[in-house]
Amino acid sequence: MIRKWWKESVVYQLYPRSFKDSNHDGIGDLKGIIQKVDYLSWLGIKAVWLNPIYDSPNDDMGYDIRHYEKIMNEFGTMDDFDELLEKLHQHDIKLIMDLVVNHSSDEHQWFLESRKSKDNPFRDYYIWKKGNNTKEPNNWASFFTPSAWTYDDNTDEWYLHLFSEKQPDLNWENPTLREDIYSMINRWLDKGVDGFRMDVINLIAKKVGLPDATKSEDGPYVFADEHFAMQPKMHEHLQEMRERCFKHRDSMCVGETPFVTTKNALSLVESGKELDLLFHFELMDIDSRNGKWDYIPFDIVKFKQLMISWQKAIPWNSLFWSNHDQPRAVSRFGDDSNELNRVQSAKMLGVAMHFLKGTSFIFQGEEIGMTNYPFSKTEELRDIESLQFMKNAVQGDFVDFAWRGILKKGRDNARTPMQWNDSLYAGFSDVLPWINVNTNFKTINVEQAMRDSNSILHFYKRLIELKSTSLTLIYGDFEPLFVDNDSFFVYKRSYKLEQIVVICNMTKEIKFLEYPDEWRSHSMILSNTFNDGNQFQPYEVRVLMINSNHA
Ligand code: ISL
Ligand code: CA
Repeated sequence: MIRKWWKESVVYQLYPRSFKDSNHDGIGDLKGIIQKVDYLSWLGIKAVWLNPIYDSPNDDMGYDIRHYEKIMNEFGTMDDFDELLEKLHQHDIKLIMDLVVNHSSDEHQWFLESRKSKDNPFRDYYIWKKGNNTKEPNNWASFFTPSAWTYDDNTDEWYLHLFSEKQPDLNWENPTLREDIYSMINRWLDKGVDGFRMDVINLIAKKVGLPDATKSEDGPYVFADEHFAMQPKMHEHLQEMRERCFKHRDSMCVGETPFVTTKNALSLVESGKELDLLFHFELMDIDSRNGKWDYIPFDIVKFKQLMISWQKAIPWNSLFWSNHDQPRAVSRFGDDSNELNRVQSAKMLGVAMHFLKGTSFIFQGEEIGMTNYPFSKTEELRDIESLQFMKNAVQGDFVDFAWRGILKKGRDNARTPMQWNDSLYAGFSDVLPWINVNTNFKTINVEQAMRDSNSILHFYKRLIELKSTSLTLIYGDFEPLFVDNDSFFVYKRSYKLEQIVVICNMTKEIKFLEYPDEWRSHSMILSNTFNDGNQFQPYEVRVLMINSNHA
């Protein structure tokens, strides 16, 4: 067991646009975050991951970067950034930045140069190709637009973009580009940032020759992850980046790695020469069939199998229920249809996930049980993915299906403003925010949760304290129990002589679990119901400390 700060820190993912507005323009900003550092410190979190705060035209809310070393005007200035970093560090909170280097904005200087001519020194910073007669160079689909290619008549070539046409993919084959990226990373690290969350970092290498995707799907464009995810060259690039930027630093790198499975995940984190941590998406895909919009109900048994297999697959997991791309956890995996179930299921989910072995990531608002937004019309949406999807739905005449998908899975569910209090606009801003505040802010907000000692917030504070101080919950071995039970998620964590057992009723019904008598006589260190015995209330959770001599 190697001790690391990032194993002992609960990370808070903060979406700056929606956290706190300090200057009355309806957009969250760095000064707003500075005002809330005391709150983060009170909550007990030890690291913050900030979604992108760099200069950007916001085609994809900051994931389209125009300048890697400037702060987005709406968010403030570099002075504000320095102040935020200093204040976080004063409170013993590390800062993890988003690193978006699979693509840049089409307004980045590099791309403006690149598109000028075929012999421009920056031409090769991006991926340009001749068309296939009058058509795209290959059949690859993009995440946001039908085709992954856009034609540029200036040079009569097409450029690749796995995301929107304003997010051209960078060409990692180009060593000069790579060096530029490493220098940029090093300048941020030298400034004092403590690590990076690396956006779609396992997509940076594309198969040489960019062959057609072979999967059969309806329509002309096909997801080519076989040719752009987890390519051998990606490992080389990650190792080089590690050498150049991270080797002699005590920093943390967590890769966002879609398409990763339990079979190939180890290759990224095993050697310590690439990433420290990764985010896989197998849990996020659990309630869909053909792509994210095709919703199917959440299955507890599948959930258990998945979590258990990941606990076994890699030595250190990233634990999260949601992020800025996902719906709200309590609406998705718990029950937000009534207040009691919302509170109970949010607490149970918190324990079920965060007491597993790995680094916990809490997405802003999770700690007060914020819910999905009841969107009623397209005009309320802001997210490019949702808007593109609705556009296609109108053309393809599947609007009802699409709208159901938006309500269940739309990314804007996670992006509504943080609910601080019950004043107009929930204390996020005093003017109309860039995206609507959830209608339930009068009852679900931080101030009210602070007053209520039984709130999700107080429960999370305790959970975070345990997760960042108990060596058993941090480093202890994981052992699943009652594996075949289809209602309860039960597991044990053990470290030296100490054992902690977690019992979660994941259903909205009263359930019974015959568990060993010797567990009963020991202390309950966390629970959401004052209860003992074999009967469990809906979403009841119990965390028991077991003296190993008796277990
Ligand atoms: O959000 C998704 C599906 O709804 C994911 O497929 C997502 O696009 C993928 O995980 C990559 O996400 C990251 O890169 C995107 C950006 O839009 C996301 O916000 C970011 O988390 C492009 O930079
Ligand atoms: Ca603002």
